[in-house]
Amino acid sequence: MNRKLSAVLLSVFATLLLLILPAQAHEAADIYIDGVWATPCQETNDITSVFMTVDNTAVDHPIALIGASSPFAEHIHLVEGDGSCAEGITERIVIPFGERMNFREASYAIAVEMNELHEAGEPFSLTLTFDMLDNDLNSDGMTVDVVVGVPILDEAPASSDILIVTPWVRPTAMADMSDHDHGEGEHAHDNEEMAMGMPMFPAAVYLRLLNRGEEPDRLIAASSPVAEITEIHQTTVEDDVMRMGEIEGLDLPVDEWMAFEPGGYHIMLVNLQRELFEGEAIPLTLTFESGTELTITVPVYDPTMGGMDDDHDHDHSHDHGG
Ligand SMILES: [Cu+2]
Repeated sequence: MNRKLSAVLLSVFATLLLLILPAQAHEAADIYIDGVWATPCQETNDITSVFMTVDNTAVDHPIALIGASSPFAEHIHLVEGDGSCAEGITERIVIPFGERMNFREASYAIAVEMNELHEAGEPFSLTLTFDMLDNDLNSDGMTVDVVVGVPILDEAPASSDILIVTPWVRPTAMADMSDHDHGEGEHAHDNEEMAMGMPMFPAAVYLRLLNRGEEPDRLIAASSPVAEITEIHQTTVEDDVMRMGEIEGLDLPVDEWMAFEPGGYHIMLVNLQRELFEGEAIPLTLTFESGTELTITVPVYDPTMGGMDDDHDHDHSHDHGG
């Protein structure tokens, strides 16, 4: 009797799981993008080529990059071939299941024509739209957006054993993108609000982190030019009261995802030096016990608001030795 009941329950559970699973298969967090950077083209300063590595080993089907957008971009094209900005425009770039595709010069790039709101050399955020494909490379009608921060660099960033994906930080102020009358360069550096005595709240950076190396490592410090002090924090609930406090570091076991997310670990930007506006991106340097120093570019946006794809996947291990 009990056995029969549990068998029924099990099949109900399995059916529910099947209903839930397709949604989980389309998580933004399952498309691993790292090594993002951009360099201005030789011909014009307005067009920059964005390069990166897209890892499609966690999604169980092919995907295709079909577009990109940024509040600081006028036109964006996917480019295939010799790497020059205006040539080889393509509709989509297919990334087969199980592959890591390197967008680099003479292979693939995203050509971004910046608008007048963007100051040359400033990092910006880019929303990449991926189409989910079946095995015949036909669209299944689902798309997933992944937001990345794009630094302007002279050369590709060095690859690292530590993979960091889906970093984000909430904007601290609203930017009026429709208002072009501000004049150039004021979008991210307008200190009016600060001058008016508005308090600057600390901001929290969230991200996911995987130690792909051979040895365990430990995150021991973080820093950013936008904050006077940067601390590694943990939020805990004690007697129904939520507290957060600084922790000395976070162990990174080999091959284990660590999640910095609301309600848990976060990197606290204390005493912000300026407001953070949606669409821009900020540098964040992470220091590890192994001596590795990694500077990532964190897009400023709020995935918990609006149409952005939120990361509901809380299946990753939070285990850490004290
Ligand atoms: Cu905190």
